[in-house]
Amino acid sequence: MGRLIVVSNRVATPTETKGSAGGLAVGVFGALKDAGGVWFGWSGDVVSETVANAGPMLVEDGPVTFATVGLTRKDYDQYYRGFSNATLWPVFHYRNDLARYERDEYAGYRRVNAWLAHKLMKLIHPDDNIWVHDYHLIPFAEALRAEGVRNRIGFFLHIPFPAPQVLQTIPPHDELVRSLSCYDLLGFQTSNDQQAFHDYIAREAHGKVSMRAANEEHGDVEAYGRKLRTGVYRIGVFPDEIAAQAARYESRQHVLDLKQSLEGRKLIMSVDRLDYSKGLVERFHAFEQLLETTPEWRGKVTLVQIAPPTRSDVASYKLIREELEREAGRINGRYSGLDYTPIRYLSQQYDRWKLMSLFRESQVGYVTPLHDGMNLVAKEYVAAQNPDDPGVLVLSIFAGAAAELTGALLVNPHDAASMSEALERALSMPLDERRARYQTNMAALRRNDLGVWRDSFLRDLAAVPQAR
Ligand code: ADQ
Repeated sequence: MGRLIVVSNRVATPTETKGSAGGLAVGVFGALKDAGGVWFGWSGDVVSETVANAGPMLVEDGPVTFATVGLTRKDYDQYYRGFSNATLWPVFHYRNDLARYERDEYAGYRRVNAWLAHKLMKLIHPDDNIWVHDYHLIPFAEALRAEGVRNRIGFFLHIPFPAPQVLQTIPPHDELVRSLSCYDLLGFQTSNDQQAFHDYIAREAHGKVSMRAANEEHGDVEAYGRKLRTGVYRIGVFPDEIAAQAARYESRQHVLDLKQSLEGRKLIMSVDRLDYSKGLVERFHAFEQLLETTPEWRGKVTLVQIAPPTRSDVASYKLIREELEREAGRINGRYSGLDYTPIRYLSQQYDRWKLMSLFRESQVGYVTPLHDGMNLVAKEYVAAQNPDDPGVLVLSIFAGAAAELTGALLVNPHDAASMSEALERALSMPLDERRARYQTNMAALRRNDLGVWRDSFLRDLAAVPQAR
């Protein structure tokens, strides 16, 4: 069996794959350890042209090689900050209003993909399988093919795939989909995303799409003179590991401090990267509505929002941060008392296990993105609960996770009144119903954990005939 090569915009450090840094890093590293191979991508550093061209830097860890390159300032600006995060990210999250298109940034995006592919070339063996991750790397397979690579190459999109009419707002949309068709297997988070891709193929690219009868979530596509497969692979977590860690951290000082500071008030927890797709402002407004319409809850419930800034050199991220700070201040100004602050908005990064123990302490997990590929926070919230006294998940219908977590209270994040009713219902829910909902959700998490996601994608990739 061949080795595995994982390609992603950022590469976890060897330490991150062992600690608490993130489920995904641990999950992908597990597959790399089993098959042996290479994890290749950007180091996260902006460097001089000489240093960039000298890479990749190789770090060996048992059977796995971590191979990273730095990016020059121009490459970072055009490929990462520009086309990836100021064009693709907003449009794929249906925020065309926040997207901009600059022809030179798109050229930079393709140039960096080609350069990265060239850098990887000497590390590839003929029978390796290559697994590329996410929207930064759409043209990566095309670039490898241009270098003569005939290995199997799969791609997993972590974010939503937009409906054709939305995708068409990006001027080179046809080139992007043409590039995607150079992969052998395309994986999506939900069947909606897969459907949107198929719609584009059928209507805009005049290609052919057929679903396998035995499994409706696997498609065969013929387009742009190529054949490829598509599938739905719902990313998950390792729920029992999270449960164990959350319980272990329960009596640590940070949890005791939080409990003491709440003085018996109920706790609603929200954790996100600070991003306009996560629906933070809408969430604050619905919480405000709860305090407005149900005065009994004033002074009795606290919302803790943890949201460290990300991509803060992209203009739209500065704006969302300012808006959020303003709204938290306004709502707190309205409803605070001498010993009560309704919203605690914390913009620092927290250790993952610490977060899980805070989830366990709370009565409500409040996860309401406007659009989200999956949303692992929702899954982590469920997994971290105490089975004897679980909290309730209030979840947006626009998170990929909503299709699986049917025990959550599902809400439309654009409807503040119904979100505030869902909060009220969650805060008052009897223990029997909370337990039943928790069990439904936990069963879904165990059925489809991170290992299932990873193994089913890699199994399907290995089944693709090579060099088609
Ligand atoms: P993200 O947009 O980053 O990921 P999400 O899935 O919610 O969104 O979180 C990924 C990880 O980051 C989780 O393990 C979470 O605990 C951690 N995280 C989030 N906020 C944090 C915080 N404030 N402090 C510390 N850790 C935090 C993208 C897509 C998602 C998709 C994932 C995985 O946007 O839709 O679920 O990839 O495919």
